Amino acid sequence: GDAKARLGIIGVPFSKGQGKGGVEKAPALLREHGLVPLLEQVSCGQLEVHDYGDLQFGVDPIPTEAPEYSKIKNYGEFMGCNKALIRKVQQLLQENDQFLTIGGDHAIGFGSVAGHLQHTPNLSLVWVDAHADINLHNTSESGNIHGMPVSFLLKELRVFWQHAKLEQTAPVCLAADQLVYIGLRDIDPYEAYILNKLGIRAFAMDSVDKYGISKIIERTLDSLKPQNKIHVSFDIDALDKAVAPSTGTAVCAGLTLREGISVVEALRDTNRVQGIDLVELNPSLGNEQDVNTTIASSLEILKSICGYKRSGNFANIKMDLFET
Ligand code: NNH
Ligand code: MN
Ligand code: MN
Ligand code: MN
Repeated sequence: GDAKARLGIIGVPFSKGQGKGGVEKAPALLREHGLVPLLEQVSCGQLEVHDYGDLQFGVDPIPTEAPEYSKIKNYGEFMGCNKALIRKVQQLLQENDQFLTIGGDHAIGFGSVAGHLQHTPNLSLVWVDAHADINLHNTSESGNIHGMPVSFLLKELRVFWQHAKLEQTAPVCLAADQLVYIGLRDIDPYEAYILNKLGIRAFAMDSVDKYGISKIIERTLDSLKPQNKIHVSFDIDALDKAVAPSTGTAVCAGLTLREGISVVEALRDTNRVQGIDLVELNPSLGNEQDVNTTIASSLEILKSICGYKRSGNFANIKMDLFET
């Protein structure tokens, strides 16, 4: 059969992108729940999983020429972690065919996608989330940097982050026409303005309701350059509160687990998914059942993205039952 594909996993126990502790425990918890053997199992031996453990990271200084960045909570922690992640993702892609980043909060979406872009400039990004995470330092109402990572990635918004010196840390950026959102339902006014101004494809929950998830998936795939690799950044709060209660900013009326699975299955079936993030699972929130439900949903999403087929898979069976 085909050579096995290699998947590198990096845990990023970062929680400073928002105010709630506990989200840093998710990588260890998912490993405890058998993430690595599960992903090898569901892919029927097609996937060789390499766990690189947790990222080591430090704190960068706030640029002195940008006193306005001090309005952002934990900018230095954010940049320190993401610089380390940008380097680590490039290593993972040298040594593997695909990588999975496990958060932590969504602030690490910057380093994960930026690292991916430095290795593979022809990249499309699918951001599955209740939130757009595209705030600037001067538009954020919360000051939480997990609400800003997308703005650090886009070519069209680099002008607003001059003092972050992104041309040094992440010179390759993403064009707005290669970003698609799915699952939005809690967008800040300035975020809506930016999405509109840049003409970003954003399938909010009203579109999912109006057209159905299969149409949304079709339109998503149509809008991505067919030669591009794909990065899927999955914020677990994209899913409905009923199936993902243990997350920092749960929002009602989200994607069902089936809709979430449909999205990642379709992306997976393009064979172009090269980078994956799973973020914002916070085991310190909710009761034991909430936590177990959210872990189970996270694992279902990851299973599907890594090759689990609801329709069955006989790619790697050993016996030819109908021979002779
Ligand atoms: N838009 C809000 C902010 O910038 C909320 C962001 N919260 C998230 N994003 N969970 O995925 O603070
Ligand atoms: Mn490579
Ligand atoms: Mn997010
Ligand atoms: Mn979110």
